[in-house]
Amino acid sequence: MSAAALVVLMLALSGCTSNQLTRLGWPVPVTKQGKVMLTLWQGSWVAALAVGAVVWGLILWACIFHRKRTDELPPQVRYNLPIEIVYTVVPFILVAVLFYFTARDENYVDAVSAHPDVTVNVTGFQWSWEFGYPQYKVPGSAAGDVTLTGQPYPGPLPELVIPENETVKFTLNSTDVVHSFWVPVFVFKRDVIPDHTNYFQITATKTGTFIGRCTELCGVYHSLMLFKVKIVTPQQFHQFMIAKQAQQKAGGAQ
Ligand SMILES: [Cu+2]
Repeated sequence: MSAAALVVLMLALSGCTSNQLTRLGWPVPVTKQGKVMLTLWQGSWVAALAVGAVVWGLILWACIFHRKRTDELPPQVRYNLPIEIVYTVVPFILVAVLFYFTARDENYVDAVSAHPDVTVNVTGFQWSWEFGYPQYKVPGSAAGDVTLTGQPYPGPLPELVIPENETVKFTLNSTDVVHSFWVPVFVFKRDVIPDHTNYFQITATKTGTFIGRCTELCGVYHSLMLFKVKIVTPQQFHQFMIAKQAQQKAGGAQ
């Protein structure tokens, strides 16, 4: 079987569409930050494949043009200074370029605005999540913020509701052990640690309902520590918050 046929067969068996293939296994990102990371991921693969093609080419060339023809030893040489300089300098440039783009994109993804449009206080606990909205107070309530709280398994999954096209800052805290906040379509995860607040920020670019997970083994029901992420329009978000304010003021169920 030719190599080309083998590649086609491998792709068919893997169940990848060409669209998935261009993302090299990643989900379609739904945040500005996720898109930047996807581009970095793809660029790193292009660089790696280009280096791979050169290396494979050199290996093949050496195998074919320097194969054994007689029992005589080939001329023994050493210290080719130009070649040694090239294979020291070229990898250094490759690493420097990869480092530059990685550091640039990491700084962008890690950036947190002093004045985000929406702040969400995420609390992880064994084994569910609570999402508080400090900008939306419940009138006359000692409890304070509008809060969406999940029930541990087998309760209903908690819902994290956020608006599209607005900066959303998450503050992450845990009441017990280390959890980790992961939304695959954000292409992002960050640890949720007791007595230590973590932050990150996203801007969602697409409405829809997605799944979020805990991605730090945190106990018996770790695998069931799921939540829904609902990205809605800013108008829908505002209406939802007003409805929750009224509902939680009345002491209704969340
Ligand atoms: Cu957990």
